[in-house]
Amino acid sequence: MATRKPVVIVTRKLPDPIETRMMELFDVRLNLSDAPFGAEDLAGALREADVLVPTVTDRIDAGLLEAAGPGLKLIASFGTGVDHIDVSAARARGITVTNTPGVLTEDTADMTMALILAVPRRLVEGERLLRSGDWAGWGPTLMLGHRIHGKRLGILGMGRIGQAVARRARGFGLSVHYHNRRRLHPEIEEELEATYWDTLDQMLSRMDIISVNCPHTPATFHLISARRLALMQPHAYIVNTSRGEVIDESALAAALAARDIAGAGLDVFEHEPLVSPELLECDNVVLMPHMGSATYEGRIDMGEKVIVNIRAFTDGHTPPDRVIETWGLGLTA
Ligand code: 8YV
Repeated sequence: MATRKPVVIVTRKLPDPIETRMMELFDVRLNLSDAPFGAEDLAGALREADVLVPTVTDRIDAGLLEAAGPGLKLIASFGTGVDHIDVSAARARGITVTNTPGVLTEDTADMTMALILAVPRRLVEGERLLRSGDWAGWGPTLMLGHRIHGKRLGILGMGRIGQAVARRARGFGLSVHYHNRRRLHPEIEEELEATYWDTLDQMLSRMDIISVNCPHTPATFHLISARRLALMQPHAYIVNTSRGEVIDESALAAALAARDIAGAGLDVFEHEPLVSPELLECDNVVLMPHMGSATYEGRIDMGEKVIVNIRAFTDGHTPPDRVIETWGLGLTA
């Protein structure tokens, strides 16, 4: 007797090869239009699905989880961060949550490095000048930025992505510093030639560039506050490819406008897709539309992980990427 395929509801358009494989394996409902689900659509999906495949654009809080039907046993999120899901409320209702760690590490580290280069070297401003038609040719003092080589990079959050950033940074002649909840194993610290700071405030006040690579948890919300931004040196830059909530966005916009810090490179924002109008006014910030993991390869790898997690779970095994807890993973403020 054929066993019933699980009803899998996918909230956004995924890469074609992933959707095709899901069609083969599951009783899947795709979102071919890619229109983000509203709260009502999400509640409906939670009622009808055995497995929900959401993304960072779906806020699945405790209230919404109340609407979950008895069939919903797995939320297999397409992405690494799980701050859009109330994991403990899900667990309380017997719903397992999985994510897709590891496969977007290199792409996100590349984006981080791109911002570390783009901001001090004024790449976006230069491109704008050229396209404006106002470029009058090379000039000895035209578009001067700041050298990367020899500067100090402070990485906030030395997990997989932080370490991948550190490896790249060494190739660019940056010296690597970090603050993390836990100090790295001495062998890894030695390989990265990384200097550990157990006090974030101390690290912030001594670095030329800060890179935010920690997850957003209650412990890291606004970890970079107005007070901490004030500790940074006026020539320092900050880049964020993690989650907007880790930085107090309005305090950052104020610090940039006042030139209290030299510049910022942001791939993530506190209220996506909204970006503070004050940030849009600043010319010393490079703004990207959350595209750190936006490669064809990365998104297909993420989809494959989602499929592996669903199959393991529906076959009665513990899925490889089960999320155990979220807020315990944070840094101390
Ligand atoms: C993902 C991300 O593309 O995985 C994450 O945590 O921030 C992104 O790079 C997004 O979350 C997909 O849901």
